[in-house]
Amino acid sequence: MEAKRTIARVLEEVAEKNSNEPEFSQAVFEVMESLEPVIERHPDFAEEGILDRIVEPERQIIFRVPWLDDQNQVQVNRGFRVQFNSAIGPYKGGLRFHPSVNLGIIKFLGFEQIFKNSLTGLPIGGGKGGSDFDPKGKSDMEVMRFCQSFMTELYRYIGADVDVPAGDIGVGGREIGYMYGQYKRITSLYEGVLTGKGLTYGGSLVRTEATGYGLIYFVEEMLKSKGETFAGKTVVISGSGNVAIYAAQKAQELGAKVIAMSDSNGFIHDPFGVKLDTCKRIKEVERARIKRYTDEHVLCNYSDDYKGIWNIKCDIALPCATQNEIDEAAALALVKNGVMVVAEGANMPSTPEAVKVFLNNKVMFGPAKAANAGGVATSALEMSQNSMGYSWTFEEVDAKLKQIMQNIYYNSSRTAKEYGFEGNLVAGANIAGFLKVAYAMMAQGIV
Ligand code: NDP
Ligand code: 2IT
Repeated sequence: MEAKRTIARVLEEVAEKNSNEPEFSQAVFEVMESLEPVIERHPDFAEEGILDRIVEPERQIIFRVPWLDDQNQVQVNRGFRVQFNSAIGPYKGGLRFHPSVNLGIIKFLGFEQIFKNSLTGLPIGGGKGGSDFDPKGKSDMEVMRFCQSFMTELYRYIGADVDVPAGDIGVGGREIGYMYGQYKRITSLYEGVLTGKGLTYGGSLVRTEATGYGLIYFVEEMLKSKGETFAGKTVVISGSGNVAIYAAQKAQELGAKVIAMSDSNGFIHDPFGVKLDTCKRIKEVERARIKRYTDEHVLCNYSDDYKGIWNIKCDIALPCATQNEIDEAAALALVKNGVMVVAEGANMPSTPEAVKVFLNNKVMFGPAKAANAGGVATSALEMSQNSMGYSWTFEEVDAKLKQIMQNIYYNSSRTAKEYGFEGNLVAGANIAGFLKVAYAMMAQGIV
């Protein structure tokens, strides 16, 4: 009863203090919903204000990012870095460049990152950052000038043992390179301050593929628990960015047929199986729209309603685009079509109502914190390699990634059972991720 009351009070305060940040409140609600049995067993967590402290970022930085476009006109964007929790390691988490970015979005992502990073078993705290800059339609030189300006402010707050940003939506190898160059120029330090770096200057093999591959390794474990495999399964993947492409690649390698992918304009449905080489070229080289795929594969259907992708019948659905892309209606459509597994490559892609639909209908559901942790886990491996001044082979990193994803699956599923939520990986991942951070916070006093 006491635990319930504490959680209700914290939630009420979060909603009140952050009333203009709905995504942040949504992320906090989802974690807190799982924690009642934990607080019942550990009233000391409540007494020492762990819940009150964990929902408040340690530090939030907001800054001006001025840059010159190709017409020499001044442009101004807003930059963010939220250093959420450093109980178990330096802040770690991506940078998102997308016009929808605001403080609430970065806080939701930073909050999720605390528990995800904890689940990896590696020593990384939670943080996130980004900007409302839109890289679409910008020239390489505009992107470079923006990245340099962004880093000219951000460098003060980060460092290999302080805070280590990486990519997220709109931030890939090109942007990380420009930001790394500027950091090095300003500080004279050649250190692992960013992950997702190029292989010639300290990057780790497998980091590019890691989130997508990790997602598939996680789903492999989910399937295994029911005596199933990827072979012959149909897979629908939203998005066609970094996570989506490498999830598709690994799923295909394991014998599945990926039949649909999307971007924010629409989706392609290729019942013969998506030709990934075409998708990769369109997205990674041409930086064009997924619609172009139909120019080369004329039997493929295109629809300009990107949400319609969830109406396609499939065995496995992998949302890999953005938050709240699967609502209740989409979840019901997937269930009606007999979906077996839904696993989140994106961060918080399912609304709370959609998650309920999956859990109530006994769909195997892999929540983002657990299922997409392979990216940040491999970032932590990149950090280790940078501090050792040594690089592991592709096979070595891939094997470590696979082991980490298997551990996350078993840890989440065992913890769910231990706390009375058998089969519910949402609760299992939230609790397992929370416990490590809470113990570390308890040991370190009221800070
Ligand atoms: P990319 O920028 O490489 O790709 C994003 C993809 O999602 C694009 O196809 C994009 O379409 C689509 N998308 C983005 N925003 C929207 C939107 N508002 N509505 C519909 N479609 C959208 O990003 P990533 O692949 O890196 O990231 C995808 C998701 O995975 C994000 O939720 C991210 O937080 C999460 N994630 C990423 C990790 C990583 O290592 N990169 C690690 C863990 C999670 P369009 O081109 O039209 O914008
Ligand atoms: O959401 C995420 O976990 C990421 N965007 C990756 C973060 C990282 O530091 O590699």
